[in-house]
Amino acid sequence: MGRYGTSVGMIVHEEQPFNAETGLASLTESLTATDAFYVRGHGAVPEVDPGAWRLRVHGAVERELDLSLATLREAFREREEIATLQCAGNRRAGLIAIRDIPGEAPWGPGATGTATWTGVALADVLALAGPLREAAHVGFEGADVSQEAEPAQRFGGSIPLDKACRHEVLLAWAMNGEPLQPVHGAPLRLVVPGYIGARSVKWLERIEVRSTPWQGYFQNVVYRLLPEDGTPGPGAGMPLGLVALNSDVLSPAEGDTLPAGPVEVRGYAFAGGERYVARVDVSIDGGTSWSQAELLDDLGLWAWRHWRITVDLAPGDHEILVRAWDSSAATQPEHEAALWNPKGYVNNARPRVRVHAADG
Ligand SMILES: Nc1nc2c(c(=O)[nH]1)N[C@H]1C(S)=C(S)[C@@H](COP(=O)(O)O)O[C@H]1N2
Ligand SMILES: [Mo]
Repeated sequence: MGRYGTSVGMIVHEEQPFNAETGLASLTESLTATDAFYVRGHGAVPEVDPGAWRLRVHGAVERELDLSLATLREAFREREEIATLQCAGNRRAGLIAIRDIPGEAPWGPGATGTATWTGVALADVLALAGPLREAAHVGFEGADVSQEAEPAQRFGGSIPLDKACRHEVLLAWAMNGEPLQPVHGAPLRLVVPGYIGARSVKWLERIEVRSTPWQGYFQNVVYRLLPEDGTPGPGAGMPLGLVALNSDVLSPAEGDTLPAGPVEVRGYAFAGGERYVARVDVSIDGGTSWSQAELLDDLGLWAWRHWRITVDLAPGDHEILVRAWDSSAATQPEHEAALWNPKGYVNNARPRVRVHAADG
């Protein structure tokens, strides 16, 4: 077993704080096993005593709340959602290949995963607190203190009140039917389907209903999309929120040698926001012609969609190229070069995998 109960198949980017991505083999499962699910943390995993733990709800509300886990579980209706989490830094390695991004981990395709989450709707808790007229955003703060932040501070972020009032946004205590693991935010985490992973605050302790977005480091400086020549700083660039349409090839792997003839290509696509994956196309001739892949298990609006297709490869070198389409008719940008940004976020360029087909 790896650290924090994670499986040994994970690709560890950093030991302290622990950061690791899911290996390709585990990404092919429609639900990601908990022990293989990627871990992204900006500070050490905090030790939280679930018995003493309280969730404070305050700010622009009629009634402040101070809830124990037992109260949360008894007073509100339990809900379950299948949702994909995806870090904004997923596939950063492809941007680093264009130009280096010092100080940021070279995440491959595995800074994403899909799980069943169980808890209560944030909306139900907010309804009890009663947002005031000026309420427009809901902020969240975890128990972990990040030394990466300037100044060092707890991890936090906010989402618009409209989204916070949607039934799919959960305060979750279970993942894949098991109590939440400490590394994934126990005793309670937020899960914001359709939004970048950074908004799904782990080790949640405080909810602040606000008139303005969160001003903390992880929303005001980090997780922002800067222009190519931009300099990270407070308020620079645009805050990331909704996940952009993305996909990746899971098999074959880059550099594989395969027997020539029919080859099965598999991957995932995730639309983000409230969009769904409408179509996935695959090309083996550099994008001149495309064939439609078969979309596999439909796990609902908040989850990725796996796909497969069989292509016929003649002996020689090939590049397999993929483009997903979402329900807003958007497709993926052609190349990483046009997407490079100083923090290395939102690489959603069409994935390419080079393989060699050997004459059998
Ligand atoms: N408290 C806290 N919550 C957090 C983070 C963190 O560092 N601290 N990282 C965020 C980021 S950037 C991502 S992508 C997801 C990752 O969730 P996971 O580690 O359970 O996969 O958690 C988010 N929630
Ligand atoms: Mo993230």
